[in-house]
Amino acid sequence: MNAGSVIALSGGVGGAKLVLGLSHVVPSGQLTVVANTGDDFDHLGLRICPDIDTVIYTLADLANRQQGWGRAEETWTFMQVLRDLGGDEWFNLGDGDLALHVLRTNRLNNGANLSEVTAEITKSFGIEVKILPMSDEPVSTMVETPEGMLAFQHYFVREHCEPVVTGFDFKGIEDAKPNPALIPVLAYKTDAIIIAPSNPFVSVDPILSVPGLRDMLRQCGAPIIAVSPIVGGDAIKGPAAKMLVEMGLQSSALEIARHYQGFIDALVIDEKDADLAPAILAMGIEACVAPTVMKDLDDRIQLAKVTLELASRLNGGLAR
Ligand code: FO1
Repeated sequence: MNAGSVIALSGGVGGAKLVLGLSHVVPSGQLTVVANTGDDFDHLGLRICPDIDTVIYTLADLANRQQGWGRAEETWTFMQVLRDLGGDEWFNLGDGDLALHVLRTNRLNNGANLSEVTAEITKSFGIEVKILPMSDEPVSTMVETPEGMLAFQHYFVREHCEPVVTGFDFKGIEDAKPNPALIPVLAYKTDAIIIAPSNPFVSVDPILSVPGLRDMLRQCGAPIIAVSPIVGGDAIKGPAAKMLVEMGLQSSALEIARHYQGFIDALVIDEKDADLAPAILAMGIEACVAPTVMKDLDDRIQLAKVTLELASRLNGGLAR
């Protein structure tokens, strides 16, 4: 039996961890990541694509694991000089990271699209995983707060996720088209679609809101499996739990099941949340209990295996 391809939908840190695990388990060339681009923005004349870059740095083993973004062993001369000159310093660009943004911006200004630039950068880093921006058209996640709408990076970095969140808008989404490179990937046998443990509102929803993309994924017939980013009522990293509470929802894996209900076949929840499994099953979603906190590479590989074994079971027991 030929193994088919695996598609992972991913945001930044949490998503990239599972993608790294999957890259160790899925045969070379058969893993495709659809990356959120709703966090992308223009800053100091540069196009910044945080989630794509976090996935790239993680797969290239260059990521700053403590920080969760940017490169390890980074230097900060650019930021120091920017500060000395009185420049806009709320968003930190390391010297090595800066080179990537300059290169990407230059290629985009010269007519390349984001998919082409991403493929070129990925190839330069020797990464075999296909990383597809969700769309080549720009989409900007806006965070609704009682004081008005905030661009995502202003909410996340400049305001440290402090404003209360009342909703979201994905500016430009009506004109966005799913990345065309997804069509041949989906036309080939797909074994699994994995929604990484990324923030459902600001990392996964932008992807699923690209007109047509949700249906394309559903119609390919592969099992769709999400991994809960909420463990024991809290988010491993980032503002997901805070957002849930502020929007009057429960901060629990059960709410994640509700959020994806009608789209996913199964939800992987942490051992801490095992008692939620019957309620998730009652929603028509298979619940799989496993360790989901990924501290090291082994954890990432183990969780990747759990998702693929679950997919294999849902596919009717076809071994990968
Ligand atoms: N996150 C921060 O909290 N502070 C920063 O100064 C910051 C800079 C930065 C630069 C490049 C990049 O690719 C990501 C960066 N991030 C920073 C992370 C980023 O804003 C978020 O992690 C994602 O958008 C959320 O997934």
